[in-house]
Amino acid sequence: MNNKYDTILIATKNKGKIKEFENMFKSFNINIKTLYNYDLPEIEETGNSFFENALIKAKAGYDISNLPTISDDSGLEVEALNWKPGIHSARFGKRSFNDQDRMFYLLEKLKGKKNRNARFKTSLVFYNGENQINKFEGIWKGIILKEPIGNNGFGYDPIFYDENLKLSAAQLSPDEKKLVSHRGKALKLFFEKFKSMI
Ligand code: ITT
Repeated sequence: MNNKYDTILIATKNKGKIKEFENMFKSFNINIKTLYNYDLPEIEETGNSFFENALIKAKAGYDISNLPTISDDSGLEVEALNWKPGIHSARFGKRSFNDQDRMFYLLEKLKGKKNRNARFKTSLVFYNGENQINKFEGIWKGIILKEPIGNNGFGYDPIFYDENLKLSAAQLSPDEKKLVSHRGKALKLFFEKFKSMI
């Protein structure tokens, strides 16, 4: 496919997200760069919403690369925790925590709670300079399991259960996850728009 976007920056350092983006872009003839290609200090996510943080990351990525940039700010909202951790999902608990520690910290917080309702949310921003900001959003509803199941995906996937599929997010293949996930839905909307731009 000939198009004017031969290279796009995905403004992230999250390896789980990068895999999902690469999977979505594989049928397009577009080179993908990530923040691993640039020497950029950690971007401070000072926004009050997924969209604000996504825009901060997209602008920072565009400024350093001068490339059309996609960013994703996402997180898990849990009803019994007043819909937290939300925009703080990547920093839930202690700063030293890894993905697995955060998952067990969340399970600990939900111990004994009957209401396990949760949802993943993504705000995806495509930024190509001041006057070109496009926003795409996705939600994935599910419940939080009592213990992790499955080895795929990243982050909170092993404890997030899709009641329709009767599987945890970590039991889904990348192709299955993209059909139902918050990021998959936002990316589908992005590609619908993108096809008309290339
Ligand atoms: P970047 O800012 O570099 O993109 P990050 O991990 O800090 O990476 P976010 O600020 O958007 O990204 O935080 C999202 C967190 O929400 C992520 O670290 C996971 O813990 C969780 N999360 C988001 N999408 C997820 C998914 O599809 N599966 C499991 N956990 C997810």
